Amino acid sequence: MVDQLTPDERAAFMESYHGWEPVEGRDAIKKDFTFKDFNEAWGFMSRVALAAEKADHHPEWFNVYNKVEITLTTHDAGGLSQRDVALAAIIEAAV
Ligand code: HBI
Repeated sequence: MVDQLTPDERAAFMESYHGWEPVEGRDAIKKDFTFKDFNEAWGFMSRVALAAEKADHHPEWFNVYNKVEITLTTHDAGGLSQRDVALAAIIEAAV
């Protein structure tokens, strides 16, 4: 199992990472990304997918044309963990 984020770690994350919001009803965070077109959205998803696979930590996501909705949580922790913080950093760097 993986440790869940502490309340302090959650607060620090929400302060540093803009646009990420708690998901209602589960211990997860989400953010919506909008790109110029599908090509840009898919390029972003490809960059994230490669990095996520390398980190062995994967996003839950939904794409329609130029929009990508991403939810992060750690199934092995039953909620948010440092793995989600690390993946959020990867995602922000891939925009
Ligand atoms: N991705 N989001 C997420 N959460 C996990 O717990 C997780 C994952 N990718 C791979 C993974 N765990 C592996 O450690 C195995 O549990 C499959």
